[in-house]
Amino acid sequence: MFSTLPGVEVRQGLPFHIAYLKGVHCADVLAAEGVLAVIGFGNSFPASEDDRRLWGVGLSSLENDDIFEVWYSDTSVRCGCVADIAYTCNDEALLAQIGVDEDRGNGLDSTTYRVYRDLLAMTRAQGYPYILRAWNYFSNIHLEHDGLERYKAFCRGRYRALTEALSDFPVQLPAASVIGTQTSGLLVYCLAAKQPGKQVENPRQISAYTYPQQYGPRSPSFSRSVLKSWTAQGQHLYISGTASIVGHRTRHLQDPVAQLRETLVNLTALLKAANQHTPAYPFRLALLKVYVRRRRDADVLRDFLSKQQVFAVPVVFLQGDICRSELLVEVEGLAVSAAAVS
Ligand code: 3EB
Repeated sequence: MFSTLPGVEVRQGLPFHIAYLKGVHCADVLAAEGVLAVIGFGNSFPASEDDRRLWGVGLSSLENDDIFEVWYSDTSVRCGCVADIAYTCNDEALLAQIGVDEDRGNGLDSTTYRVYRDLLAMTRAQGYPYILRAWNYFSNIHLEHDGLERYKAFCRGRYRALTEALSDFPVQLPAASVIGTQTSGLLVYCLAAKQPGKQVENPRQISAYTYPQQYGPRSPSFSRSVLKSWTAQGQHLYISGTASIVGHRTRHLQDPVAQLRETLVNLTALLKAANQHTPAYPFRLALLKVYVRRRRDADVLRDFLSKQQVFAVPVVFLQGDICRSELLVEVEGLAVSAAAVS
């Protein structure tokens, strides 16, 4: 089951690791030892299961099968629920998940504000106050409501909650992905820890939290990546959704392959920046998730990616809408760096 990771040594010193499984039943996956969480992607995924470690994301898999992203823990797992937030954790890391209907009258910004405020309060109360990484999914991402695109309304609510809660905003911002789904409601899940991670920005892109006004009244509040050194000295790099953006501008309109090529240049630059923090143990990519706006681009994008040696890691292709309407593809990932072997 662990064979999808590139090597045994990268697991050293890490409180969890992640694999993608397909063609399996989620009940069997949950019954295995050391399962921290199971995130299902696909159409036939059963939405309601009586296990807090399991949740589904309403995006179509482009893998001809449902995909499960499985988080494994080497130490004991505890899970529970506080109000409408489910959580699962081990000694070092906590995953929290919340899915809510949107407020009818108030719009997506107030729903987002409430969700983030509650998530931050809950992870703090559990003793994991630092949110390292967040995933956000909601429908009709480009639809305008009261003159504001829903993605921008989302950004406004998130900004308000994070500026209220983080004393050193924007330094402690989590890495993030925001993807448009076909299902209703707002789903947010996040990874939190007892000690902070370190923000690593991309030298080819201006920080999203300093984007100019044209991208919305409140800038997207996320870090390009977060570097986390775990207690046993293994390191993770959580890489935000990365797209064909240089500076703050979208590049290669209408050309999905050129967008992916630019995205991979951005990812390479980001890894290089992260490696400056850990020169003795450079990061290696462990997993990628590729969000494709148009189903018809999936084959050409998969073909292009498969020819890039450096990016030859387990990858999942999903169909979803990306925050800027001109973006056709976005890539997020996880990189790992081995701990010092004692
Ligand atoms: C970008 O770089 C593309 O609002 O949290 C990527 C990842 C994007 C996360 C977010 C937005 C977010 O601006 C869009």
